Amino acid sequence: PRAVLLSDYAPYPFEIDEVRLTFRLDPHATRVLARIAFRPNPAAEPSRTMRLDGEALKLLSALIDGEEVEPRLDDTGLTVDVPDGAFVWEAEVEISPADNTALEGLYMSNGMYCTQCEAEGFRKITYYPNRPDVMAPFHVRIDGEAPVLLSNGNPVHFGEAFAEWHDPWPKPAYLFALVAGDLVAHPDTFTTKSGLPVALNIYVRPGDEGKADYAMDALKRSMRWDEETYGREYDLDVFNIVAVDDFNMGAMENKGLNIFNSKYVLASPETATDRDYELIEGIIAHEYFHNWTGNRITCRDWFQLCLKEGLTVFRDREFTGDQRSHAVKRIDDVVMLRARQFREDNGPLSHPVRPSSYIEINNFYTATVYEKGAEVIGMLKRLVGDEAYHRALDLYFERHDGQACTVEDWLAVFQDATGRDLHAFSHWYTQSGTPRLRVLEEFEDGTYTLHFQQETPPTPGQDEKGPQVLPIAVGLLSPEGDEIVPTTLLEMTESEQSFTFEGLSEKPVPSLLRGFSAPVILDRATSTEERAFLLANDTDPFTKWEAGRALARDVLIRMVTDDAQPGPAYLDALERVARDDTLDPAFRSLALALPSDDDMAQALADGGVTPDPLRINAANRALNQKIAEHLSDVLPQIYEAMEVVGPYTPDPKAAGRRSLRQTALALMSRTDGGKRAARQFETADNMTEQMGAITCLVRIGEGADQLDAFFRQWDHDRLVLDKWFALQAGLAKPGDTADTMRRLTEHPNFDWKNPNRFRSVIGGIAGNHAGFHEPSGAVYEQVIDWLVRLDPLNPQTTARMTTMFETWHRYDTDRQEMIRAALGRLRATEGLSRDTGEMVARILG
Ligand code: BAL
Ligand code: ZN
Repeated sequence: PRAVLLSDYAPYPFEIDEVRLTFRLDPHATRVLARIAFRPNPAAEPSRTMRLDGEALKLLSALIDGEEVEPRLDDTGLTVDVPDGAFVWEAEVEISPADNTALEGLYMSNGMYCTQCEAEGFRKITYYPNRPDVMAPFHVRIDGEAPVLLSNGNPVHFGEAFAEWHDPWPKPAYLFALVAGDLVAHPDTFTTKSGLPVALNIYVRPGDEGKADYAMDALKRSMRWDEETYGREYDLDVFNIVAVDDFNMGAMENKGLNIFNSKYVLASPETATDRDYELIEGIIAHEYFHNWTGNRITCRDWFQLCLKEGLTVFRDREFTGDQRSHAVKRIDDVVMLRARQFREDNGPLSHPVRPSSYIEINNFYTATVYEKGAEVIGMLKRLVGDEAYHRALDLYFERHDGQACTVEDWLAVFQDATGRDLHAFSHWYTQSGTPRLRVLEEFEDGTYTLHFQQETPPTPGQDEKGPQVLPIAVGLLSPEGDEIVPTTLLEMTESEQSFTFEGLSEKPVPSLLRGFSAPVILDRATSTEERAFLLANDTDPFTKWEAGRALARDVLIRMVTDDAQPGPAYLDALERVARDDTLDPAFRSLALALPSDDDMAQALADGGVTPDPLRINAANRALNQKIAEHLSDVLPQIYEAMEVVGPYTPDPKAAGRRSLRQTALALMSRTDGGKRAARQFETADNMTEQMGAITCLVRIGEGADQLDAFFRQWDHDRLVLDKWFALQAGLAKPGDTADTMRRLTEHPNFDWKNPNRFRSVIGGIAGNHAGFHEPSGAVYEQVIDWLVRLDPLNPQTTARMTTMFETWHRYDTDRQEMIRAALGRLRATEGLSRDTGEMVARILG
């Protein structure tokens, strides 16, 4: 397949005044009638032929200005001669939603019709210029028997078995949505800052009525927050959300009709964990915020995906920080960034935040575009300051409302609003790879100097790298633990640069990269004592946590490479955190957690050591055991003290207490044979505690009875059952993983065509580092068998799952060969999708 290049961009030769669509719904033979008013685009080269994208469509008729025409059809669309000037295109096609297993375009999930059109699903609905820079108002009529018939915009007419919707806001086709089914609404209302009423509805399947309260509450808080923080108001009479069980992504921001994976809408205390509630809040906010950053201002082409995604992730992070805790949110985000984006950036799939070529755009909904894209916005905000950031955003909305924009437009707004030259900064969008920042220090005559050196390693297609603009937030502490220089922003622009602090009476202890002010790998030889000192004294919660994390990492590395035992410096430092009641419980919980096995594999590989997954896992278990023994006095106290009495509420304070309580329980289970966890399983009245208890048990090789009981209790609930599958896949012991995987995939409830269920098992296995990499390679083979099977049905999810192999280069030659052979088998599969083909080719290099 041919690569699409950013440099090939040309505007579409036609603009659209209006799109009118009529759907006659039928599972196997839905008719779609499109009436589209085109006119020449004055900004493009004139053309007397028109190209429309279309896939898997049966064209029944085509007319231009009422006259039948005969377009030239091919695999990806059609070409047709058009008159000079404006004209009306009318086409009727037939599609089969019931056979659409790829879950792109119009498909069926549990008997309901729904759509997913980002990035290029609309071409499976009708012939259309399926690109984000072609925007139009849509008028949609749906003829169907279902009680609920929804599309974008405002309702116009309703009647017996039909509904008409009008969306006045010009939008690209990727934001089109249609839903039809037997659904029940959870209704509410919202009044905008300007006093306009908005009818809100969350549609769920009958039986799930009670599970949308929290999502609705999160939606209303998001709407208010966007008004108060960014001055953005909602712009339609209605805002609808629909929960769907079969969905490739998390959710989708279709104009006025967000469609969600039900996992990120449905929650009740009995079925959802604290983490689920937090994700629901964050994703509801994310999709809602897209209404301005994505919908009102969209992307010119898919290379600009970060323009809407990086910014919207940044906005949802700010929202969650405001609603919960900025410190905890930042730590969570950095853990995720390192686990997903640094991992991606360190391997064959590394690409810039704005890529310049793709074969299948679905493969670029990545941690780099989303998470690193958000980091770039965070750096920009830090560099220009809060006030200037909001001034620039106001200008962005004013200048570009209704447009399809580029990263250049975005940066120009900042340049114009602040007067700052952002040329050097723009390299964050084009240069891939994670910079390494080396630090040396010097102290002489009261002057303290920090010498920084940055280097970004070569990545695929980019051998030479220049320096990045790095905002480095630094604070200095006295050896007594007092903050003598509060957080100061150093702006590094060169490959090597030094910064001095004068007038100090003694050599300070630096607290570097506060708030993780730049997405880099900090490389500084630091003693255990200094790390313990920072963990005890740093005033910045991120660097305080980071000091503990680095201590744990150093200890684990020595355990893996030298069979060393954890020393008292680390264990005592951890004990101080555990006992420090002045710290937020959620923070304490994070500080007591160890780096994941995958993080350790990366840390070892970075240090030139080939990671042995079994040794890493053994070290993790041994260290947890040591911590549990060392903290044996305080853990039961924490467990008791953090009990949340009264009915379950998902508020962040209660969730933080439960999180610390769970950390204590997990450690105690290492030494009490799971006694307390079994008790908690019996008494738990909420999913956080039930799941927490069973996780502790399964992790120590117990819990068979509880797994059976859990299954019997929840076999009717798809989302809870996903947890049951994921837990066993994620915690299977290395020697048992292949058998566990076989048992789970042969289970009658393993509905492999449902992406959530597939991800629970296959993704759960991939997240089980030692199990996935068990030495025989049997698990690799089983995973590949499943990817071969899923690919013809659902290329998008298959391609996404191949990333579990992206780190193959880290491991020993035996594992490398086995992974390469397994991937080679996938690559050689006849009829392999473009999605998966591209990913495997990139991973293999
Ligand atoms: N636009 C795809 C789903 C999301 O990022 O919100
Ligand atoms: Zn998004």
